Amino acid sequence: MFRRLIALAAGASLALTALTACGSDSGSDSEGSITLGFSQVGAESGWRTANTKSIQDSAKKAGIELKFSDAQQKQENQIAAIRSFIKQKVDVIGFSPVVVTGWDAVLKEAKAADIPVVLTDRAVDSDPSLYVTFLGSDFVEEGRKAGQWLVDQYKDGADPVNIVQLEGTVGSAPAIDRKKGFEEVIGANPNLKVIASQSGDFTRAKGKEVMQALLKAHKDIDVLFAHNDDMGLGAMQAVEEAGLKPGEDIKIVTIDAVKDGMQALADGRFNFIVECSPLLGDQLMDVAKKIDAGEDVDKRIVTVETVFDQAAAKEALPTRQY
Ligand code: GYE
Repeated sequence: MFRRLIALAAGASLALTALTACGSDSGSDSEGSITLGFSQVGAESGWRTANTKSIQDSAKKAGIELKFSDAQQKQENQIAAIRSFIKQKVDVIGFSPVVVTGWDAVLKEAKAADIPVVLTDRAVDSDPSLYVTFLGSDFVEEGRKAGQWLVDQYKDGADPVNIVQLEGTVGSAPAIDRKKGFEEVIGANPNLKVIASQSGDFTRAKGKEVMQALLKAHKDIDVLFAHNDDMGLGAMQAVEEAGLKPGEDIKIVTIDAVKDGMQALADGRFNFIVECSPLLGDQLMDVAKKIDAGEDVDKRIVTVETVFDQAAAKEALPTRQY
């Protein structure tokens, strides 16, 4: 039934597209196809891999021509990619900004060329008139959810709880906002103390390396809060190699809920994950189509997300897409 409904909806939207194409007298989109230039951050995490796949699959499904560029976590590569999209006169530019600052010049160039820009996943600090919309998660809220789990977990204890935090890429929206939300909420319980906080750049290798150093410097770590699953997974190895039990001797709280993270949670080696959905592809294509058709889009589109404890991870794992 559900399938038939989807097929019907797809048919209806196809018919609509055809109508729009016939009715259009503007020369620019005579074949009815949209070209989307997309500058991706890189391939630093399981989340990012799933996000890239979602964007590529959704573009295909929507009949949108995708020009995809991987910036290898370097802002200068993203700026170069956006300039090249402007030169190629794409219809819409999408990008997931590696850091928050430093985008004004290139966004003004896109505006001057009359090419609309969509931010996906991460925010910038530029004037909002320089982009059409920002599509992605509320990272402050994600940090708050992680903090709330700890507040609930330790509400009856009197002993200090020593927390180490592995932050994401320095200057990136998720690292800034997750830290902010987390520290805001754990402030409610003076026993919860962040004793060290360092960047692991959202990668597994860096997460492991930083955790190894933290384990040497601090013998009394109770909790690790990692800004993503991958850093948590790297750190988990460091904990095991130090002869400790992750999930028991050191509790691990992360954000993302990609498959490897969910497996660690189901196995009892993680304790809690706040979901951050990478499946932004369909929404991005919808937005690109609306913009191209001259329709209004909301300035902010927030992703709907949940949280998982160990039991919930066991239940969700078999049908997890990424
Ligand atoms: O949490 C992390 C990735 O920007 C939400 O980037 C994204 C973050 C995600 O590397 O795994």
